Amino acid sequence: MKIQKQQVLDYNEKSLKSHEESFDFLANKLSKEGHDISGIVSKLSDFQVAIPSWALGAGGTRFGRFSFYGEPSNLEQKIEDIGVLHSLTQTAGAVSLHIPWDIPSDYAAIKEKADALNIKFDAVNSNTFQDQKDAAETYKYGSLSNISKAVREQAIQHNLDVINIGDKLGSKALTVWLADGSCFPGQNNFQTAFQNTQDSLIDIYKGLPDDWKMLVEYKPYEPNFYSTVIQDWGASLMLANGCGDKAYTLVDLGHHLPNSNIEQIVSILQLKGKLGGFHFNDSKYGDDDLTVGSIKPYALFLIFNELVYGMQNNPQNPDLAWMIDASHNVKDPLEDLIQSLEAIQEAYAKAMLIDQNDLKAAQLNNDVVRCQEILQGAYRTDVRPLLEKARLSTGGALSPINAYRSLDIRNSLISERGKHTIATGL
Ligand code: LRH
Ligand code: MN
Ligand code: MN
Repeated sequence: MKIQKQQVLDYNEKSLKSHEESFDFLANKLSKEGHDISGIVSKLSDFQVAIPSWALGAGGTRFGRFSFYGEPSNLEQKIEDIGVLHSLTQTAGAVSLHIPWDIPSDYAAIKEKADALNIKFDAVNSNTFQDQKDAAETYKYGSLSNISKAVREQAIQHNLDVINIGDKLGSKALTVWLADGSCFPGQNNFQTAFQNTQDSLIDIYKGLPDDWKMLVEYKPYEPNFYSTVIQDWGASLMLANGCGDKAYTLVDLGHHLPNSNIEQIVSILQLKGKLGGFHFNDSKYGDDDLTVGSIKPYALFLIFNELVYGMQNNPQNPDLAWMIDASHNVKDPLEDLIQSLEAIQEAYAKAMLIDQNDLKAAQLNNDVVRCQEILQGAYRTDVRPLLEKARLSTGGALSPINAYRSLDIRNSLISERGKHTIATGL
């Protein structure tokens, strides 16, 4: 399955005029207010978000999994699906592999396929939260934190193997997310578990190539429900600092207790030059992994405000590894990812409309009302014509979701792959 450029051009044709009208109207208005429209549009075009290899099948909860049919059943097909997303959105130019769910069988062939679709290999994710077939040790009571040295060594070796796999594909980062923790008080010694994790991460860090990053993800609960070893950004930052300059904290939007001020976390990590990666999703209750922007779009915008500020003012912080980390049961996964990509671009565009000089002046005057007006003025702007322009200028679809439907992609996938296919992953 590959979308041809001409198909997208033909699809765009009928909406071109109405796009131009709305773009000109908005661009005129915003230019008069002093915004650099072509600068914003080119930043939108440059912004690329990795698609995780496990998000392309119909996701599930632990209670069930309902196929959307025509799902990719191997890594090649997953890359093809990302190619579809990228052709339409021009925002999905990277894949983030989960090992061992998606170990390439033929590296050269996978790389060639990804290159042809303009897709890069972003951070590789290790998996020490599930036991693997034929593994000598079990992760039932933890991996990098385990009280058993043999288990820790197996988990360290797995991470080193993942680095090796990523290296062959051109990845430059390893993401470590641990399920380690405890379900009941007294089950674990917190200090021993933390120290074991630090020591294990240092061993992995020693095997990290010079131009790689290690991204340490945190999560307050689930699957362990009393404690997790890397419970929050503070724990992650301590561990990253304990490893060295190439280790960073990774923020996943769903990995916070309700009402956490994520924008503040993001801001301070950038100040310290320690925000390395970011997982997008949305949630109402916990780590719901819902479509980005579907529940709390204003919170997403406030987070983007801090990210944009950091990108502009914190050269000490590296470029971030962006990834969508969402999957669930009820939507076509490709449509869902298109909606997430659109929500990310929308929040990014709105955040770029915040006049930082105005905001600073209002802050210096303690003009709280004006501060709010500035933020909400940007948030209320319908920026979709800017997104359309960014896509148009790089060969994408004016409306990716409508294009996906009008090109009848899901049915083409079903006729190509068959109906009852199963994707590897969660
Ligand atoms: C943990 C998590 C992590 C990934 C994925 C499979 O909840 O979000 O980022 O490894 O699940
Ligand atoms: Mn995540
Ligand atoms: Mn998660």
